[in-house]
Amino acid sequence: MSEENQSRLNRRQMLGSTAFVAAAGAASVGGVLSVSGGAVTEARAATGAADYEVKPGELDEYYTFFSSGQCGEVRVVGVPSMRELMRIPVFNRCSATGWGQTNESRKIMTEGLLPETIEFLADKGGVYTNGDLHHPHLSFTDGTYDGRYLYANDKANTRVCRIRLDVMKCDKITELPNQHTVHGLRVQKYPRTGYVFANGEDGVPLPNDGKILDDPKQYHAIFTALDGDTMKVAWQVIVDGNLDNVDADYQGKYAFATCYNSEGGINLAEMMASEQDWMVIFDLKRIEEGVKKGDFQTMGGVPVLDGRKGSPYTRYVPVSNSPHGCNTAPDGIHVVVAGKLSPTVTVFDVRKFDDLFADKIQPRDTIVAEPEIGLGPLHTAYDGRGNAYTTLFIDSQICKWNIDDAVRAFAGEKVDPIRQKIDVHYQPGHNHTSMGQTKEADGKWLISLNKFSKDRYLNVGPLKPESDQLIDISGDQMVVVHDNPTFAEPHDATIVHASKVNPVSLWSRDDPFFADAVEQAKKDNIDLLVDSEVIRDGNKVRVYMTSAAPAFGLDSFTVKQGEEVTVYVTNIDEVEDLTHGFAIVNYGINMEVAPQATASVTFKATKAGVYWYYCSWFCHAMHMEMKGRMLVEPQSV
Ligand code: CUK
Ligand code: CUA
Repeated sequence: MSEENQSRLNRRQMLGSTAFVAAAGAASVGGVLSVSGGAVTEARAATGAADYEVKPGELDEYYTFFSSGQCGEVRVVGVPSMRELMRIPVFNRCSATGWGQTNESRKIMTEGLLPETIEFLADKGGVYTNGDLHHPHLSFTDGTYDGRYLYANDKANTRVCRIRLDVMKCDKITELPNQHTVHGLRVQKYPRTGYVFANGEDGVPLPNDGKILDDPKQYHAIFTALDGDTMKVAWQVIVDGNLDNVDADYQGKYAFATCYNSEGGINLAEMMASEQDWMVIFDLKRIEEGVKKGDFQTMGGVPVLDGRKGSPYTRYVPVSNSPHGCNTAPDGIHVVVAGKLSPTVTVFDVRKFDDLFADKIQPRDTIVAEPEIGLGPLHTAYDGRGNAYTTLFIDSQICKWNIDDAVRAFAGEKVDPIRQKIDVHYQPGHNHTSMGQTKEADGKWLISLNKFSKDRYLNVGPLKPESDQLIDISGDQMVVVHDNPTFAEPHDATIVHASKVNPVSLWSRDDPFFADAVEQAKKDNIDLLVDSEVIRDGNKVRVYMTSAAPAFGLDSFTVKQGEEVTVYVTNIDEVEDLTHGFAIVNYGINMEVAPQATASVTFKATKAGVYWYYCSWFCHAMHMEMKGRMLVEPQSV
């Protein structure tokens, strides 16, 4: 047996005994528990009755926005039940909603693309159909969530998206010029968002046009700040090394990012070569002044400042080899950078950054603690009570440690900052606490996003799901209370109190999401809520129809082979949850039309014949009958 397997086995044996001790300990206090009661009993015993069960008909206390990695979407999950509530397609193509196919979604997917990408995609359907969404983060006002937007990155195709939380749809996607990959993404917390910070993980030549190829010394990684209101790039900064994860302070002055490739290496050995990499700190005020002064080059249409070593805009603080996560504590003071290759985390005090930029102190003087917590630290979450929770990828554990004790230990006092380690199953990446990335961290729940699930669920073949675990952190001891599998591959999540998000149930007819359709209808003299009509315009045909359960406004429509057809469907039902769909059989078309929305799709009627269209979202007892025919007249008879 390998050493790794042996230690894993030991940990599992240990878990058994830890759980037993927890349950037995509580039983002696409360005197009402049975050890055989399993996880529920243990949870309540150890924590004083945090109830994770959400009974039928009850609502969750939190929304959790999960990324989905290479699926390219965002998933909305209730906590503590861990029930999946919704999927929001973003960088992917969604068969259920028509995302990537409707005119409304394609506009969002294409309008923020760079000219060279539009050209590249011209013979590939016009849109990217994949994305790799890692980091979903909500907009802030004054250090906490304001319920307006959620932003996320696309590592695969260097884009940043925004989701409107009132309708839970993506409304903007911006491709970043100059940058190659977007990995870390976080937002300005104060006074508001403000900036959306996006880390360029990989370096490439600038411009990346093929003139420079195998000359890594001329590759550059780029840090981007977008304006969260317009989703336009505000400015970019060229850095030394690369950029992994990012966070911002609670004062609105600094953003900071980890770098695991200070070497500028192009393979594993080179990237791991140095004993130290760094965290780079960006001075937002100085950068804004630099932009104002014109201290930049314009590249790809945006201002690019030089933030390499020695620049006034950045400071580089050496940390142990290959750091990963970068998380600001809700105390507004501490920032924890996780060691990954080092068993330590590095704790910064943001109050020292002013002196660092004024050159009054050395970079390492901003570090106030460096506790050794276990193998493979990746990301850190907080409970708002002074404790930090760091995932240990290699140890398959979460380590709970106290920030103040770590600071005291670093100053030479004899204290052990570690409070508890708990096994998770297996190999955790990110972890997240309820409201833990805001000043309103409430210390109730922790979710561990585990990369491996192995024996945890029924085997589904070589491709296994990921494994999320819900951990009760309301008491002194962490207790795992729930597991569930998730499909590829949530990296990150944000747990938001339900009171912060207020989605609508019906679309507003003046919503910008389908404003183009409304405008076109006006030109065609169509009242979308009333009229069902076919408008001919050269070789273009616009088919307008209402949908009201259980009938479309048109039983059939006729077009000629080869014509470009746009079908506009307006759901005139003013009833919550009464969604219709519109699918055309053998034409590869389907879209969702939620109550009071208009959705449209454009295609070429290249096949002659009879094609039934039908409502694809079950809406009524007579839903099966909600259909009609598209008659395509052959071109030459
Ligand atoms: S990264 Cu995935 S485990 Cu993309 Cu936030 Cu750390
Ligand atoms: Cu309308 Cu089903």
